[in-house]
Order: sequence, then structure tokens, then C-alpha cells
Amino acid sequence: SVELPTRFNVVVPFIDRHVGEGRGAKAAIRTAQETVSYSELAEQVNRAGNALLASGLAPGDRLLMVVKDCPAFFYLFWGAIKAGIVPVPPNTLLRAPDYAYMVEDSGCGLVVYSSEFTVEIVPALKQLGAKAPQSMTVDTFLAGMAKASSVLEPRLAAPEDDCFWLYSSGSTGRPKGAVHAQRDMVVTSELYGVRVLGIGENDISYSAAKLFFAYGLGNGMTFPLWVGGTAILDDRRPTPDTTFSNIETFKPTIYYGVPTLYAAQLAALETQKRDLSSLRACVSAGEALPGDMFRRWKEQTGTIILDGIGSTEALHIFIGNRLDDYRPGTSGKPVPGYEARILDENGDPVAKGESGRLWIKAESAARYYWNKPEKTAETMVNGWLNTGDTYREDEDGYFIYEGRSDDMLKVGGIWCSPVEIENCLIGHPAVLEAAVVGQTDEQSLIKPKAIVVLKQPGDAGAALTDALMAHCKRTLAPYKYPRWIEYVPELPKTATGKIQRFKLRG
Ligand code: 3SK
Repeated sequence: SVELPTRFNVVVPFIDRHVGEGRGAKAAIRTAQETVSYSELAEQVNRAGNALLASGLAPGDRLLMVVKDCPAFFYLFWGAIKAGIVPVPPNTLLRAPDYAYMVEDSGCGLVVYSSEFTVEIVPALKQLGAKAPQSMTVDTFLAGMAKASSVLEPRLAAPEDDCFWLYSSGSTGRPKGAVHAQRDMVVTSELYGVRVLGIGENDISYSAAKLFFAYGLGNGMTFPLWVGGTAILDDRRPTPDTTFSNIETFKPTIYYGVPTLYAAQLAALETQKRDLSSLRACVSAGEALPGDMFRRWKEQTGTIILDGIGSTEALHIFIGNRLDDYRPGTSGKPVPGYEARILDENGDPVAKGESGRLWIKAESAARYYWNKPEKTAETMVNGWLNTGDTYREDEDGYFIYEGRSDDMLKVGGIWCSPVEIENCLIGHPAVLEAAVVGQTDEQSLIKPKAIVVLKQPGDAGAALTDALMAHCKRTLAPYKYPRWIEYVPELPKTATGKIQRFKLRG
């Protein structure tokens, strides 16, 4: 376990400490446009905290920050925490109705957003009418910040006090605000970052997974800051070309990706060799990494990929492979400091080798979901988290992922609710009913597949399939669109009319 003072503010060990310890001139952040040293970061964080207080936010208030991966993300996130304000950084790929829901649910007092997201944020706020809080773009906020004082006393808190939230997707499509405490980032940085990855001051971290994702937040921000290392940021959508160019330019020592991207990178490496020699470790999470991809990556690059599983609620990886102890095709073993149990439907432990629901005990676990006492009671029980994943433990103690216990899908590492995609399809005039399930693509990765009942069965065909896919891409976060559409005369249902998605899985 991790020792913490009884009163502190996490900005001090993550940022301010480095200035006092002689790392002030060292690069905390590097992007293609700028380098931010630890001294500059500490100063900008103070200015941001002061600017947030000057905007009228008070300690305990929420700040919804829809911000791309750039230094301002760090200023807003840590500036809020230093001032006692609670930052809430949601997925930046969402649509206006999602943001409207989060603004209302969080009761935030201010929305700050990168101008790229204006097309979604402005209609979201408009939808809320008089209930909309104040809002501004990051550029406007930065201009105000420049005039704010560079001195800010940290607001002290207990390790278990609320610190920040992350929204986690729910099976009904409504996201849940997981409330994290001050200690949680310390725990993940120390238990996974330091004790599993051996991350240190000389490491340069590059996460293709974005900062809004709990996985990216650790990889690309808290782990490097915890040890006085350097984070590489790129706000572009990660592709094989952008990620390989970043690795060649910035020479990171640790790279963090998701299986969908590793698959695309492997395909690209087959046609063009790239210089990945700076890497000492690669990490994967978000969805299970097929063993074959582990082997092909090792052949192509000489480095291993440490696959692991984490959750927004646990904040980072709680079961993972290690540099000196790994088994391809498995999620690895519990990270030291976390406990894992596989339970049957009665809540009893299953025999080794048998499948059941994975529960974990995590010192970094969110304490509750905002405004959702029933969901909190189902998921967070006596310090244990119900992961909703089905797992089996092999004879050597490696955990093997067997799928979701409910119908939720992970696409490119991000949770995706079948209900949300079904509702979108049903919004198309040709569709009567729809069910969405996960199907593996040619890389063995899960993507959404839709099974559709049409109002006019004779409309089925390639033109309608294209139109339905385009409709979903326009309406939903683009990664959620169904990659396959099958037309059926009716859907399997329970006696009470619920769609039996498990009967439709291939
Ligand atoms: O999906 C995962 O495996 C994950 C890993 C680390 C942090 C957060 C998540 C959701």
C-alpha cells in the first residue's frame, strides 16, 4: 500500500516538488509545437487555479473540461485541483446530447473546451437554455490565465477527499460520474507506474490513448509527473503514421497503445520499417490483446507488449503482465497492491480454471458514482469493485479474459453501449427494431455488429447498409458505428420483451 500525509494536495508531489528538487528546467511536456518545463508547468497551474477562482468557481465546484491533448489540459486539470475545484474531463469524441447530459448531471459551474469541439459544445449548452453554466474556449481561458497571479497556496485535503471525476459509460447508454479521491492518482502511479513498469525520471512516456481516458490519463500525465519524467502529447487522432513519427522524433522509452491501433501499426510495419529502438516497454489495455499480435509485435520491433486490464472506476491497470513475468493472450496477474477474485453467480469463489465474474479490491477505486446510489451499490461493495468482466485464472495464476458479463462492448478500448447504437438505428426511418452485439474482425478485435428488422423488408441491400452506417457515424461518436449490418425478420426476445443479445453473438 501507499503511505500519504493526512492533509495534502496532490499537485505538490506531482508538480511543485520537482521544482524544489532541482528539476525545474527539465521538460515536463513536449509537443510538436512547444516544450513546457516543470517550473513553467508549476507557474501555469497556479495561474489556471487563480483564473478558475476568479471566474467564480469555489472549492468543491465542478469544472467540465472538454480539452484535447495539449499543455492546457494539464494547466486546467491541476490548476483546478490545487484550488480545490473538481475537474471533470470527458471523452472528447462525444456528441452534443452527451455533453448536455454531463453538464446537467455534473452540475458544473464552468465548461472550458478546445475550439475544435465548439460544434458539439455550443448546441449542448443551447439545449440546456437558462440552465447552461458559463463557458469559454481554451484560448479565452489562456488569455485570462496570462493575467492571473502565478502564486497559489494549495488547498489542503485528506487523501480520501473528492479530487476529480471521470465519466464511465453505462449499459443503458447514460454515463456515470466516477468520483476519484486525492490519493487515487498517487496509488496508480506508484503501484503500476513505478512498481510494474519501473518508470523513473529518465523515462519519456508517449500514450496514443488520450488523456480523457483513465488509461491515457495515467500513461500520458500522472505517471511521468509522479517521477519527474517527460510526457509527449499529440492532439491528432492516432494513426500508424502519427504514432511512428512521434516515436522517431521524441524517442519515448515507454509507449502505450490499444489493440486496435497495434493491429494497424503491425499492418503498416509489414510494408515500411520504422525506428522504434528508443522503446524499452510497450503497454496495451482497453481490450484484450490477442496473443498473435503480441508475437508479431515482438518479431517486428524486438519489444514486448505488456497487456493489462483496468477500468475507469479503478483508475488504471489492476491486472497486468510484467517485464519479467508475462504470458501472451492473458491479462497477466494482479498488480501488487490489488486483489482479484473470480466469483460465481452466488458470490462464491469459483474453482481455479473456471469462469466467473471478476471483482477487484483497489486502493485507487472511485468511492461512488455521482447521483447514482443504486449503481454505486451494485458496483462498489465493501471496498470491492464489480468489473462486469468474465475471467478465468489458469493453473499458473494468469488471468484470461472471456468477455463482458453484460452486453457492453469495448471498441478501440472505449466502452460502447449497444443500446445507444440501437437507439440511433431506430431513429432511421427504414428501421423497425435493432440489436447490437460485438463481433470480432479479421484482427480478432471486437467491433459493433447490428442485426436489424426493417419496416419494409424489401428495402434491405447495400445502399441501405451504407445509409445506416452513415446515419450512425453522423449521430454517434464515429467509432461506435456498426461495421456489419444483417437484416432479419425478427429479433429473439424474452417473455418480457427484452432483446436476447446473447443469442445473436456469433
Ligand atoms: O480498459 C482498460 O483496460 C483500462 C485500463 C486502464 C485504465 C482504464 C481502463 C478503462
